[in-house]
Amino acid sequence: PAATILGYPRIGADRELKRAVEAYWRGASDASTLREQAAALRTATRQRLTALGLTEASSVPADFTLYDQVLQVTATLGAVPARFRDLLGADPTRPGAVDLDGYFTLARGEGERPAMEMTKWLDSNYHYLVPEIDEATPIDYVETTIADQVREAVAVGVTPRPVVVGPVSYLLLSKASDEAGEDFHPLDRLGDVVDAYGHLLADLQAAGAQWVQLDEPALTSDAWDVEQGRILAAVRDAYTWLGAVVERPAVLVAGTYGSLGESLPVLASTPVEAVALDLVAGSVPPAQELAALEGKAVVAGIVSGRNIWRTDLAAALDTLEELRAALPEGTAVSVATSTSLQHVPHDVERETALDPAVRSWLAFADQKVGEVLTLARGLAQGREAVAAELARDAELRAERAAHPGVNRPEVRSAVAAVTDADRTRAPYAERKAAQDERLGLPELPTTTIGSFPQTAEIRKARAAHRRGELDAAGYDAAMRAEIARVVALQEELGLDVLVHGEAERNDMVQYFAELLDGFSATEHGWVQSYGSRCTRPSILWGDITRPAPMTVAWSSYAQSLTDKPMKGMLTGPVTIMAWSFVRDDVPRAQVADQLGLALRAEVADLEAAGIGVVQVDEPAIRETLPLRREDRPAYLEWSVGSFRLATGGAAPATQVHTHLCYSEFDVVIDAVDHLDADVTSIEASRSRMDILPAVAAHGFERQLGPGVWDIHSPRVPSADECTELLRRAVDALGIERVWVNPDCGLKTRAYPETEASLRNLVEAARRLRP
Ligand code: THG
Ligand code: ZN
Repeated sequence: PAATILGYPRIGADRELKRAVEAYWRGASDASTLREQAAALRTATRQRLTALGLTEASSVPADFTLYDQVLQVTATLGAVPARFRDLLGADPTRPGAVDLDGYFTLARGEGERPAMEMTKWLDSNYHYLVPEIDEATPIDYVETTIADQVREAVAVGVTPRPVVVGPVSYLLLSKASDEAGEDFHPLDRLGDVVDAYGHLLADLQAAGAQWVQLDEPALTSDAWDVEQGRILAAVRDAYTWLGAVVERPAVLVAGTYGSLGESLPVLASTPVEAVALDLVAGSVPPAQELAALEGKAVVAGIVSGRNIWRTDLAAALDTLEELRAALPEGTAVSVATSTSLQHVPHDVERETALDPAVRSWLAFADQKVGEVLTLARGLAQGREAVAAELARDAELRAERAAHPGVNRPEVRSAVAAVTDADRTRAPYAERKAAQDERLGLPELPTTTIGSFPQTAEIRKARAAHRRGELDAAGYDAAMRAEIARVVALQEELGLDVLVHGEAERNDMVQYFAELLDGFSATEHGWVQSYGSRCTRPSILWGDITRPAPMTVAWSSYAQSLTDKPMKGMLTGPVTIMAWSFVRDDVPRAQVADQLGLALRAEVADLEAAGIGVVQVDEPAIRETLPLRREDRPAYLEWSVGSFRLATGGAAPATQVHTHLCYSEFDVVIDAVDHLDADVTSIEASRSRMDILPAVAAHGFERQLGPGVWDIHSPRVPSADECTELLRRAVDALGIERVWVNPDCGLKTRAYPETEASLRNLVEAARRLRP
């Protein structure tokens, strides 16, 4: 088709999928109800996309799954981890496959069986379920959900294009299971996976698909633990073999999230019929590589699937024309999104509370479908055919550039005036002495990461306040009562550095976005984060200012209740950016420094209010690390720099903490060292402190709080268990550098396990103190 999208949000404009799935999990509906609701959602999506103009055969993607697109492949192949093998064959008509409950058990775990691990999908805020593969993992084409979706659409007259994670990416995104041999790599199973995909392709053809889209996002990263040569060989083998399957739809290989690089010429040498290029995160490939695409169709991903800004239509047509001119004469070029639209909300028209100016600059999924169609028309018929759209876009673009909130000279000059000295605190030894004297903490000081359980009462008060049923004074009183309770509990438990518990925060990013100028919030802008869970990213559209202190009243109230040090709690610039939709009209480094300056002012106000410990969380610093190694130094330069700008004004006697989660600390250890925080807390309990020797070897010289309680599970760790983990930390790092804390915030935990676990954690510290 001339125009298409690589995928569409699955969650539903009103989060219908979330509601349907969670009702089923609660036992409030049954399997046939869930299946009907999912089918209704797919029907609504197909009708919507057709109504928006995707009317050609194969232009509507069929990419639905009840939980995750990688898990969908795992289920299709029956490639479940050993601990779940008994789930295979639950439905006797489908031997080797999991049934509906089995599918959810893989995702959510059950009793003593932990769920499959979840990790970030490329450099996005979406999480997929990591396949665990070894020599004995069953791999076959065992279930037909993907082809059934095709049959369902064909039955109502729509020929969809099924979308499946491709075989090479599937294995690169996998990990070797615990049962795998020493030298095993998931790619060792490529032959079996490709064989199963061969059967899948045949079934898709039988179901009526004319095209299949195989997503190969892993090919746009070069940071895998296998040699590039081996990956290229896998691409060649997989697609040569799949190309030779006789009964199959035409194959589109989608290189999303960046440039295909060396994979492009390899794909060009295989029999696949089309290649999709990401021209937003990547660029137009060199002419000689494009020449090799002779005879194949090219899908030009020019409308971003990642952000919510209107596409610059004139610039996009320039790029499309450049691409077409460089391709062999007669090559079919389709216009598309750069990735699936799963990263953006459904429809900006529903955001009636948004400032109309800001709203006019935006395109959510449905608007992006319109852009793709406009660009396809412009490319085929010339710019005159879309003159009105181009004029309107130029007008809106000019309005945006001229909007006073978009360019605030005082903010730009404050950033321009930043010096290296602003990002540099006193030497650590001097800070350490001043902080020891001020805080007087024992060895192995105990603390928590920041949030305490968000109880039903807290949520109720927040919701009532939002609806206008609880006035500001009533809301304030409710939050203060909660803070007082949390402070008293921590004193009773004997913790050394206390927190106020963050009852007033809905989300660690949204809270700050609502209080800073330059951001807007949406009402319906939900985006799937994992499974049924969503976030509602704020829109960062303007220059950032802080009209008033954001956290000082809560933190100083909490400090007034205790003689122990109270930690001020902030979210860092990189994480605020990673979990928002960030403006595309200035460099990221500029945005990061604007946030850095706003947070720096907050740190100063906390200090002035008598707060002696400030934590600035950066859990997302790993997540937005560029997929190509060559891009990483520049990213780390501005991201680390913005954190140092936020914290660099703190007095030597103010102790700066930071917190990172989602493990893989080793990948960013050097950058974290450069954050120059006095204390860093990290996730370490699940890996039983395995990370620490690497930390010690790196020469990370400041204080570290490796989590001794895995808060992702409701299990209470015993005092012995905490002591054992703590002993390992002390052995690796030396007692003077170790802090004692859980792995992460306690927001999602309940009070009974929180109290019991913290009691054991404090007990462990006491046992090991000299
Ligand atoms: N905040 C934001 N982004 C994030 C996280 C966060 N991205 C990474 C990680 N944390 C994602 N984790 C979660 C965990 C829970 C939920 C979403 C993402 C969640 N969402 C509620 C739901 O879908 O029911 C909605 C929450 C709400 O009502 O505001 O539970 O911490 N920005
Ligand atoms: Zn965390």
